[in-house]
Amino acid sequence: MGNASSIEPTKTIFLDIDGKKEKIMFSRHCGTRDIHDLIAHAAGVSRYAEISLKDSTGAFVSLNPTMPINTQSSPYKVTSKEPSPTTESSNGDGEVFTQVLSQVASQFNNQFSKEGVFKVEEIKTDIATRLSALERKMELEGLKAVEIEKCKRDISDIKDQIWNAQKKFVDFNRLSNETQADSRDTHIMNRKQTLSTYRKYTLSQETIEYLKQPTFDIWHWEPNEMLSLLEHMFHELGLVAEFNINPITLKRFFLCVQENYRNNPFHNFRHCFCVTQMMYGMIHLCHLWEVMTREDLGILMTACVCHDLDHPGYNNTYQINARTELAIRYNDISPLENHHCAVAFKILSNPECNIFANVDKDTFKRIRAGITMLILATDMARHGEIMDNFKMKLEPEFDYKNKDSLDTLKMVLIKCCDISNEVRPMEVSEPWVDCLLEEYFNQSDREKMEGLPVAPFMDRDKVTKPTAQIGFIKFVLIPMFETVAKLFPVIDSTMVEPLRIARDRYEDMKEKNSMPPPPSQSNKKKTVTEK
Ligand code: 0WF
Ligand code: ZN
Repeated sequence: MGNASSIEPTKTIFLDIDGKKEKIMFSRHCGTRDIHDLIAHAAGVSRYAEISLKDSTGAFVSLNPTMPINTQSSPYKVTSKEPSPTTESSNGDGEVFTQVLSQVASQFNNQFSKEGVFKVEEIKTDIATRLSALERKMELEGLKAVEIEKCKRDISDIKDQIWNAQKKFVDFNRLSNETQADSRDTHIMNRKQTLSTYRKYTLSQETIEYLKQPTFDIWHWEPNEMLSLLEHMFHELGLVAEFNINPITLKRFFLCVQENYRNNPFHNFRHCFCVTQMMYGMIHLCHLWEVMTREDLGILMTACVCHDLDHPGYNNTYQINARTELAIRYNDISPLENHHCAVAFKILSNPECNIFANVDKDTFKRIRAGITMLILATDMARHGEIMDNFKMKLEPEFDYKNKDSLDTLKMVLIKCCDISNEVRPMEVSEPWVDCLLEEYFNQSDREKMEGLPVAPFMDRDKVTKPTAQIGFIKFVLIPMFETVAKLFPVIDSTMVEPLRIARDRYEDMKEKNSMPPPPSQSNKKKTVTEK
């Protein structure tokens, strides 16, 4: 028979808490958080306090299950700091938020202290779950708008830190078989659906009609309203009836989708809403129900809803050049789009969220193949290939009965919706350019830091709003929408014309930007004096 320590291996750590000697014992299987809580308890502080340990030489000691053991005569000195109370919120959310922040700070200190063992995955999952819960709480229980915006910015920063930590973790520990996508999988499965606080909005007749227009102001709606609008679109198109969707399952599906979009500047839940609303608009403008089945419409709409799920805010080029887990997993082939699709079907694999639970096996197979095909088609690297294919199908005449032709049309439609911001009125479209440039600049800054190649259109030193948009509108958007207009002439006045107007506006903007500034008053005076 072995001794006690071989049955239940424990570690003993000696502590010095303000001169008081304490001892903690823990199993080698317990987590960093457990040890943190144990020390907090010994120190008489809350579990949200920031705790640091120093050895007798004054060096910080990493707090984790593999931390070096010490002796009674050389205890680790413990310092602790409670999170400062917040005055921002009266309903307790601010406190939760401060606690999360404090926890993040403490855990990051612990991870990256000089002897740190990088336990980022474990911590990331924990923090991400808490952040999501907090985000939902903020949105559903109604903090003041200004507080929500501040919290969102902070949350976004934390998510960035988590992402950076993840990257460092992967770099330092390439042999680890834990992957980022794996932890996100757990994350998806662990989500709690909170329908009770998901308010029901009554939509006015005016909104219901306006929703069918490409001019719809997508900035006007808060997240819960967007959820109700999405629900409405699915009901109105007859998809709920077609797939015999339980209306509660539909709500849970959208809620889960929303939770699995990150708060990126551009690739976020509002972008998902925008793309889906544009598809809804195109379905109505082009009377697509006359040329395709409800099943096709369901595939188009669901693909739009899911097409950027869990987008990390860094594009495929970054994924491939930085050799991220996603690029490795998908062999550099559309890593992001493959991931969006995998997350979509992970969500649908949960019976509570499966809007296709009531369709037969063959129908589900067709729907799955259709959605996958459409999400994969949103990779802009395939733009030329897909457009060439579509143009061929137009000659001599487009055959709606031909599956290949219809598939290609559906691919072009989702592509149009995905990059359609400039079709919208200027007040709606322009803020999207700022959002995208923010995301691009964030990527290029990181690429510069990591010594990776930087695309000129992402470089803050090279690109401006008009230069980014003019080429994109002239050489990508107008040709694509003009091609679709050959099949649906209504697209010319409703979508191509606004694009021409946007192109001209950006060209004016560019010209104004490049004009030398008018001489200032003081310069004029100087010139006169010199004469
Ligand atoms: C900023 C500009 C751009 N402008 C848009 O309106 C828009 C909509 N979606 N996207 C857009 N990009 C991208 C998001 C992910 C894929 C598409 N970009 C385009 C880029 C600067 O410049 C070009 C221009 C032509 C070809 C490639 C890049
Ligand atoms: Zn997109």
